Amino acid sequence: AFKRPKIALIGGGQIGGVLAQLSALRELGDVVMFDIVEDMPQGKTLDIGEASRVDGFDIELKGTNEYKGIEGSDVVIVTAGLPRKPGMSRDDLLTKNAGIMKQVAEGIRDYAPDSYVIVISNPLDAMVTLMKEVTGFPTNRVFGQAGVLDSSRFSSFIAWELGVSVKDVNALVLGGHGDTMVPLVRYANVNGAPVMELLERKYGDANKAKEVMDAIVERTRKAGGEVVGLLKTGSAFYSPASAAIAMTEALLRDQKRVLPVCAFLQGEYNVNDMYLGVPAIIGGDGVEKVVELSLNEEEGKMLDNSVEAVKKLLEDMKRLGF
Ligand code: A3D
Repeated sequence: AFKRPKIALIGGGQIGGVLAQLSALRELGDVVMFDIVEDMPQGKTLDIGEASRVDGFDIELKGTNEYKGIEGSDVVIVTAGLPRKPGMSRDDLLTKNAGIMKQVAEGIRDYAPDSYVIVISNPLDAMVTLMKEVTGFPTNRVFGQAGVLDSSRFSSFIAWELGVSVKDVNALVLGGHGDTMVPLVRYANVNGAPVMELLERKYGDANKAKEVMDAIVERTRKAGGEVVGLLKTGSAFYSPASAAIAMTEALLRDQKRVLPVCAFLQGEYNVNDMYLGVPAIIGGDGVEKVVELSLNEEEGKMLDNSVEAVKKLLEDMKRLGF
C-alpha cells in the first residue's frame, strides 16, 4: 500500500510552528511535532489541522512529548534549542544547546534510525556536527539549513536594489553560519547578467557600485541580527522555516536541486572531515553530491577564514565536554 511520507519536527517553537503549517499547505507529508513542553505541540498541530478544510490539505498533524511518536519518520527537522538570554555567555549557550542536541540525536537514532535529518538549531555548524556524531548516521543523511536562507537574503537585497524580480536573481552564500559567511559577489547574476555590471550601469561609477555591493554583503552577514533587533523577543522564523521546507521538498520529491546547505566535506573545497556551507545536489538520497565552484584568491581567503571560525566553534564544543 502507498503511504504518505512522515515528517518529524523536533522543537515546536516559532520555526517549528511554521514548518508544520508549510508542510501541511504543500502536502509534503504527515507531521508529528515533538517538544518537551507538555500539551503545546498537541495544541499547535490541532490548531493547524483544524484549518485543513479551509486550506484543503489531506495531511495528518500530531503533537507528542515522547520520542516514540516519531517512529517511522522519513525526514526529521530539528529546531530544538534555547535562545541566548541576557547575561548568558556564548559558552553557556553552547553547553545548553549541545546538551539538548545530544538528547535529541539519541531520540532520533533510537526511534527514527532510517530518517534524513535537517538541523536548524544554532550554533548551526556545531549542532549539525554533534547530530552526525551522536546518531552515527551516514553524512548524506545529516545536514544543516543556513545557506538557503543566507542566500535568499542576499538575493532579496540584490533584487530590491536593482528593482528586478527576485526570481531572476541567483546569488550564493558559502561558509559557516555566522559573521564569516562568504556571499559570492562574483557569481551573483540576474538571469546570467553579472550583478556588478548591472550596478555599474545603474550608477555609472565602479566605485559607487562597489560601495553599494559592500553594503549588501554586510547586510547579508548581519541579517539575522537585523531581524532580532526589530522583533526584540525572538529571532527570524518565517524565512528559516521556508528555507528548510525547500530542502525537505527537494528530498521528498527527489528534485536534485542545487542548494547551499551545511554539508560534510571530505576534500571538497580543500576541507577535510568537517561540516561547512556549500552548494550540493539535494535529492532522494539527501546530500547526493557537493558542487565545487572555483574560487579566486580573495574568495578562497574568505572561505579559509570561515573554516577557521567553525573549527574554533567545534574546539569550544569539545572543551565543554561534547
Ligand atoms: P523557539 O521558539 O525558542 O523554539 C525552540 C523550541 O525548542 C521550544 O519550543 C522549546 O520548548 C524546544 N526545546 C527546548 N529543549 C528541547 C528539548 N530538549 N527537546 C525538544 N525540544 C526542546 O526558537 P525558534 O523556533 O525561533 O528557533 C529554533 C532554533 O533555530 C534556535 O536555536 C535558533 O537560534 C535557530 N535558528 C537558526 C537559523 C539558521 O538559519 C541556522 C535561523 C533562525 C533561527
